Amino acid sequence: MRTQVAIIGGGPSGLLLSQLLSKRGIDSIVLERKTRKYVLGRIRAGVLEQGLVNLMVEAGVADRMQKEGFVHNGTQIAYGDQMFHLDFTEHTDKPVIIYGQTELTRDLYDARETAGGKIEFNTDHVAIHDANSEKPYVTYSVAGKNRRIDCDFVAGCDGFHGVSRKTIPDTVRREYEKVYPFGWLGVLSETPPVNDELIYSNSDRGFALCSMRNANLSRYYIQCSLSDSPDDWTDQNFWSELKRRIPPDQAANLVTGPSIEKSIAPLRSFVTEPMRWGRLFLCGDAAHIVPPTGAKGLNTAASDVHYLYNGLRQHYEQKDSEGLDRYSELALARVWKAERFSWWFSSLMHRYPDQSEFDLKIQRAELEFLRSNKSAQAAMAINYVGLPY
Ligand code: FAS
Ligand code: PHB
Repeated sequence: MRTQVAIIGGGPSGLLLSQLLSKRGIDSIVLERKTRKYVLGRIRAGVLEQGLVNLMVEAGVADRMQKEGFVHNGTQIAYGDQMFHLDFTEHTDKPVIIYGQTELTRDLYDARETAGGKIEFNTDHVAIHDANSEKPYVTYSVAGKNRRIDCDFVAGCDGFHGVSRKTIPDTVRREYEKVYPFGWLGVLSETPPVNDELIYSNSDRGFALCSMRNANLSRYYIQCSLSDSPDDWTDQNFWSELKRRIPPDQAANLVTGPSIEKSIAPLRSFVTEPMRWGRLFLCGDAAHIVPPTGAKGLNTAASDVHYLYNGLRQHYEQKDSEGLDRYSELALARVWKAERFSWWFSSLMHRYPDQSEFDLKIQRAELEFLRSNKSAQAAMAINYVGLPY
């Protein structure tokens, strides 16, 4: 088989890139290790930056998102019994859109199928060959049959546990990592959201986040120990703990119900440099991970897709390699700013095992400063809604 761009990974990065390329007549094949059903069963992000929305519009896949997504012009920040509204549009010209990654990925799968896009599911043993040559190719097996795809370029969109990143030789690849001493226990419930906006809460028992997917589907998180497993938490224990971590008036409004999904995500900050090696380009979680506190994971994958898509367009349409040559530099410049914001917001909102009394006083002072200072709120709003591409 031959294609122009072999895309490894059928998550949001790979699918969005494939759909954008197809709109410009650039051929690609997506190789996905799992099934569509499995990919859509993973509950992940919920907050979309305008940049990602714009890419979905350009890809022709934004109709349902624009119909069903919630427009949020701010968020609630709670600490102790206090809570304040942090306004986005007062400081930026942008809201955020609340629309689950699951639905966005579903829309992309539907669009690829409608367009006759080539997606291979249940692929095994994917390997990238001669990435640092003019003739890269990918081998893999499906249903026990070995396959080969010759291509012009390879997009490594296969997430943190994929094969693409490790294709870059250890002598070339540099990795930067910070592992957080806690995880997030997430619950999805068919209950109305506790508030019209998201609530990020720093309580003396740990972090909590109240989010949503629609008027009758809520997403809640509490900071938990890395030694916890979802089975350690009954629904009742989860709800009781969540109520202890949000202001009393919010807890009184909380509608509880059976969890329809319960999972624990570890938190890490991670960046690989460079994001390009020869004709292999890393995109999304394959190259970087953020703690989800700042809702930057999916949104930074989107800016990678933007840079790579435009670099490939420039190559094929204008025979100009500048965009591809600058891909790693451009993508990493924005990635590191997202890493910084995600680290900062995580430091502000979580309780760390090694925090001293002094550390707690500083954290409280930072929250008070954010609450009382418009410039501090503007800095947070500008980062939260998404820095320019
Ligand atoms: P993904 O990991 O989504 O997709 C990679 C795809 O590649 C997967 O479908 C995988 O099956 C496939 N793959 C892997 N290896 C392969 C191989 N060898 N061959 C073929 N296919 C292969 N972000 C937020 O903003 N907010 C959140 O709340 C949030 N929660 C998260 C919770 C969890 C548990 C995780 C892991 C991430 C979370 N994220 C969150 C981040 C998440 O949304 C990612 O940023 C987003 O999924 C990135 O998309 P992709 O880069 O496409 O990677
Ligand atoms: C979510 O709704 O899953 C969500 C929202 C905001 C975050 C992280 C996750 O910062």
